[in-house]
Amino acid sequence: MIKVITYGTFDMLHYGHKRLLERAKALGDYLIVGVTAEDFDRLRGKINVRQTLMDRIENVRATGLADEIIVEEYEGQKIDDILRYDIDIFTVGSDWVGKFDYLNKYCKVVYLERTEGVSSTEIRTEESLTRLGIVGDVPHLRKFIKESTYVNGAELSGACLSDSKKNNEKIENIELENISFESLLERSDAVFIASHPSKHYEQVKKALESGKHVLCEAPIALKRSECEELFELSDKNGVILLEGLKTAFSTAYSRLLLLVRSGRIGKVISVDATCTSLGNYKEMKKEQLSRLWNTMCAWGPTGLLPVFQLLGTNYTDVDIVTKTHPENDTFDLFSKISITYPNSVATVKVGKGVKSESELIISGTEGYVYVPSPWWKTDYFEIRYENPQLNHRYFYQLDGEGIRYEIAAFLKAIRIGKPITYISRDVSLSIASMEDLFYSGKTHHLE
Ligand code: C2G
Repeated sequence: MIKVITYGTFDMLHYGHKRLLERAKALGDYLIVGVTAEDFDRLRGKINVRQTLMDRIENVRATGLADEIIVEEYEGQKIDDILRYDIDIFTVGSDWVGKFDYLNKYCKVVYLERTEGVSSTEIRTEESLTRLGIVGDVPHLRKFIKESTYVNGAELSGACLSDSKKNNEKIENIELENISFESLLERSDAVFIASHPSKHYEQVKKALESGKHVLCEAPIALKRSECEELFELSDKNGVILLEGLKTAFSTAYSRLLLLVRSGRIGKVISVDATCTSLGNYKEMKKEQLSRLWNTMCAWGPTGLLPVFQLLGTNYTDVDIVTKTHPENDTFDLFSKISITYPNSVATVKVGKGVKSESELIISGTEGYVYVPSPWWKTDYFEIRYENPQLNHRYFYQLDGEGIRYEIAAFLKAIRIGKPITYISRDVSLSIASMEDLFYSGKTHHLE
């Protein structure tokens, strides 16, 4: 009996896939199809896959061509499978010519002619592109624009740049027409807002009122009541409002939350997060500083994210201590936020004018999580116990600091018409509450 194996994602299974499976089957007597797991696809840069693993397996099964279906979960698995299943022929489409020659050591390798004119990517993009407008200051937009090129399903419709007077601006090699906010809304289905936080509320409101979906760089608003109003407005108009906090979308961070929530360190007693990035603001005057993001806006939301996501938002007490710039009392160089819950505590230390070790530590009754600096864009963390032999290290590939997953999640929310769960509303509202408290002046000041 000749055993054949082939692999693929088989997203939105089409004629090209079917023809490949038919010819693969015809190469022998028994066909095994390896369908890629979601994590494996992410790892190899395929972030636009639409269907779940189970749906993709079901579609392969429905062709009636596979005698056996397996899941491809890790790099190098093909060698394992060929030996384990005693495979005679490995086959794959001609888009992979040469790439799998190393398997010749284990079995015969056959590249089958790829079917022209059909692909999952084309099917996905035909569905209708989301026209995405970009709003804000160029330095804040660079990474977002670059990362948007990795995500299918959106086309940039233009920009409204607060720091440029030019009609056209080339950012990250992408030419964008720089137009007014109103014109941009007219030609977009959705907008990404990364303007100065003092403008967020007005701009988000305008966009939602025009029936546009919004991804807004955190914080969404500087007052809790404003943030509440914006979410209500998004519900009323049936559009998505999502807080842009890249960390929430990164794989390592989201897996860390799952591990902690499933009790791996016992009960969580303390969350301590530090985020700093030292800049030179010494010579700056009040006016200049008011155009920059202060520490509480630039870092506050990121530092608060794991606190609210792990300990919840029913805190009993908050205290903020800040060190402000001598020229501008709303530009904090450093802030320390202490939050008390009935059964736990948290501290968030953030600074643009103070440097510290930017780590995240989650302390539990049985162990703790240690995420090294800079924890908000980590691909690595450890779970540590009293007995170091039980310690565990975790690695997850991080592409584009999480921004590309954030964009993919935003587009998915638009497509399915439902907010997604990465950052829940109560977390966004509580972040706004902290900004509210900071700006209310009810904080302690260091001299
Ligand atoms: N294919 C084809 N014609 C098309 C599209 C795809 O013959 N028009 C083939 C591919 O060459 C591949 C199979 O169908 O052999 C599955 O394609 P994908 O789902 O795109 O999977 P791919 O990323 O090619 O995965 O480990 C994964 C495998 O190496 C291949």
